[in-house]
Amino acid sequence: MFSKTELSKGLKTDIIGKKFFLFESIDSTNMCARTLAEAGTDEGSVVVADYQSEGRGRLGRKWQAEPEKNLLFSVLLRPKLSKEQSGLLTFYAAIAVSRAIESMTGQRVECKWPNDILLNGKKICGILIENSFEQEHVAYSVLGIGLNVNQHAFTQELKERATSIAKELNTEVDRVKLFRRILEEIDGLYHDVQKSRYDLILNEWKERCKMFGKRIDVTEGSRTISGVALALSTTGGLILETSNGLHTIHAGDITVHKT
Ligand code: BT5
Repeated sequence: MFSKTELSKGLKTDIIGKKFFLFESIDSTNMCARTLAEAGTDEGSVVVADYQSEGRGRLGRKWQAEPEKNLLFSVLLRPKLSKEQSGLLTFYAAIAVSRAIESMTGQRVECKWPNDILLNGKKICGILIENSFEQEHVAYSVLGIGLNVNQHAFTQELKERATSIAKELNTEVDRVKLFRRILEEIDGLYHDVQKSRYDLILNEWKERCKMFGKRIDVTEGSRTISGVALALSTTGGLILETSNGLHTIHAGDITVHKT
């Protein structure tokens, strides 16, 4: 179990982690952060748990993680963003987590559209951004991050697609140190978000993404669109060249064709 003292000791941040809400077990850190946001809690607050009984992914999917081995947390922000720009927060969170992992392990990670981070081709991190809007603006955002750190065994359903940092590196990782590093990166990059420097974030994300120029399938619900991944739009949409012309897609799951 984390302690507030070990998390905040020497934490070099301006906004993020000024308040920590720690739980040994919780339903979902995102759900808790949303409740805190509705109650007017300060931005930069972080909810962290050693275990989630109802960890969530997109579209009602589940996030499964063994207790005390991983990082499961949510950061509450109140960014100056329009509704249209809110999709950029996923890229921001992905870059912060990627930088922290890379600087601590020396291993390059891969970013997969829209919200995954992979190590050696398998998923180590999922990001779930939940926003609340006031008219056309973001009132608050919850950045939910699930990162597989020291978990070695995965369920049958996940083991082909999921891995952890420790599993790939064959060594245990200091969760507290990694967590602090991630929070510092989220904090540092938040200045860019507030100054609308999204091009910097999108460019850095693109450098870690392998789908551009390749033929991919994008599935959303029962609909699948195939085409060549061309670029990202200024709001983080995926621009796909299909047989019917260009399409910009804002949600879905992608599969990259091998050839
Ligand atoms: C995500 O959704 O990847 C977002 C996951 C966000 C989880 C964090 S944990 C802290 C915070 N509080 C929450 O309640 N949630 C956030 P999506 O792209 O929909 O992917 C979900 C899919 O990933 C599942 O359907 C599984 O196939 C797979 N999955 C589940 N657990 C995994 C794990 N530990 N590692 C890799 N893949 C996993």
